[in-house]
Amino acid sequence: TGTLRLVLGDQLARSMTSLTDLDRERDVVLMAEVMDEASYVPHHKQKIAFLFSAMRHFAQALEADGVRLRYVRLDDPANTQSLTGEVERALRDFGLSEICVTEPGEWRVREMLLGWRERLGLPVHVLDDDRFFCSRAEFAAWARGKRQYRMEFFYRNMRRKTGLLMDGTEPAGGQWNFDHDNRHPLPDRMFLPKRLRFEPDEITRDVLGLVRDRFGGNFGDLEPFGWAVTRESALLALDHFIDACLPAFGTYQDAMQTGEDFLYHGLVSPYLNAGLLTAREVCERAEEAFRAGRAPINAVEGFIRQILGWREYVRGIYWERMPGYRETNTLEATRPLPALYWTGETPMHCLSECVRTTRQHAYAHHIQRLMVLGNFALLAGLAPREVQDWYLLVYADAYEWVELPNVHGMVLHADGGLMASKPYAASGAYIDRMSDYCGTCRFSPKKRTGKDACPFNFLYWNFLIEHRGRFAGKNRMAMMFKNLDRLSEGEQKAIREEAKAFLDDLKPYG
Ligand code: FAD
Ligand code: DLZ
Ligand code: SF4
Repeated sequence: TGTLRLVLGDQLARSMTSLTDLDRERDVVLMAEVMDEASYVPHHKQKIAFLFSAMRHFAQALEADGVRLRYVRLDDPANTQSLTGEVERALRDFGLSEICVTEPGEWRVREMLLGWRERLGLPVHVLDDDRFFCSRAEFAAWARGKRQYRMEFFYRNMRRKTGLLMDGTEPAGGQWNFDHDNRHPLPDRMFLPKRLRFEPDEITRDVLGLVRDRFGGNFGDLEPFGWAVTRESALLALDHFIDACLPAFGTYQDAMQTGEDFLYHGLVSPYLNAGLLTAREVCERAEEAFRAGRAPINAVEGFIRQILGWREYVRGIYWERMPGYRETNTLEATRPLPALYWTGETPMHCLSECVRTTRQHAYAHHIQRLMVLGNFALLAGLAPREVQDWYLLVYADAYEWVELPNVHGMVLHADGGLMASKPYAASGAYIDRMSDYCGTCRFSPKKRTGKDACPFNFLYWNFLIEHRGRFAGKNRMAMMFKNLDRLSEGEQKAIREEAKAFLDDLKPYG
């Protein structure tokens, strides 16, 4: 008897710990497309298509390599449509006596796997996921005794530990952080590289048909579909990013531009999260470009910080704080998600643009997610659960381990400041500075009240008035409250009234 080796949809790497000591004679690898996973939230059509196609391509490569494999398609009549059901069926059909799986990225799935020990009465080996630089145990040791976490300190430890961008014990370029060189808006007539897209092959075309039939009512455009679905294509996309985009990545990292959905961003998160690329190789490629003089330090440090810093940090927080993490609601936000998050129909040009790119590509870049869609959710007091579900389903890169801390902690401040010391609340002036959105909007980012006032303005001041008690004592927010105090009582009253009227008018979908 052998081992059943389960490979989940976001574990598509030959080097997964679940596959390292595979016995080709005795073991069977199981991969399954199941309705339970494809519908626990109604994922964007491209997210499902990307994952199913990447799963099928990975399975094909395993088979070509002589691995015994059971691949269950969604429309297989024998499919029980749950991972538990498919594991039970495979154990029975192949007469296997134990299960081996790499730890999943979601609490929900981990609970399910751990339940199999009792349910099936056989050993279930759950192995560490070594695709991350920082193991869960290591993060727990770092977090122990801390009431608040700060990314910057975590990140410096990670730089020292990995040696990435280090000259001996010193950070390359003499500083840990080059943010003062970054964060510029895009100048007029900048050259923007055309991004690689990958024509669907026969496997992807089959999957697109399946998604059209079975998930046609889900959010988002299915086509044109241009994501890479194999490791080979993902590596081409990475090369193209490093050569054509990385040099300008830092400078324009926070810029936004109408109709330009990718700018100089990596477009690598779906590949990293599903296993097609490793975090280490992506960081190493970026560092090589710096060492060879092909990309400046502000760009390379800024990029590596996102992966070695933020990505590892949010994963650490997720596992440290689950299952209670998603239950808190510090700012007591309860408003239902308004329809505009689905339809994009709103006269607020910035929001409609960010929803458009989300619908069109299952992608929006970081500042759109944080400072437009997220900022609005924070200022409008949207209920954390509804905002979380939205983010978890609309992006091709979304898995709870990375989505939840970003939404719950960074955007909504619903964790009471555990993850970020102050909420990322901003008025229309920020969006105006970093984008060209306001130029074609019917509102004015310069007006605080009145019928042309940018809603981000009165919502921002209203947010400060409403949460004054909680935030006024924070050093990092002192300036914001000083500015609030400059507004007359009459103006503050008008802000309150206009915000209330605006918010009362927001209608949920359907
Ligand atoms: P780049 O801008 O090129 O950055 C490079 C890489 O750094 C990304 O691919 C990603 O792996 C990593 N990274 C950057 N910022 C973060 C971050 N804050 N947390 C974790 N990793 C980061 N990222 C996801 O992978 N899945 C999600 O579900 C997700 N949800 C988010 C929700 C909100 C509200 C916010 C503010 C951010 C979210 N992010 C998420 C982080 C980030 O926005 C995306 O990783 C990024 O936009 C992906 O595009 P890119 O590959 O072009 O990124
Ligand atoms: C997101 C997703 C989808 C859409 N479908 C599947 C699937 O059919 N089979 C599978 O094994 N995994 C799928 N996934 C990923 C899982 O839901 C889950 O998010 C991760 O495995 C947890 O890390
Ligand atoms: Fe967005 Fe306000 Fe600018 Fe309009 S004016 S694009 S609503 S920030």
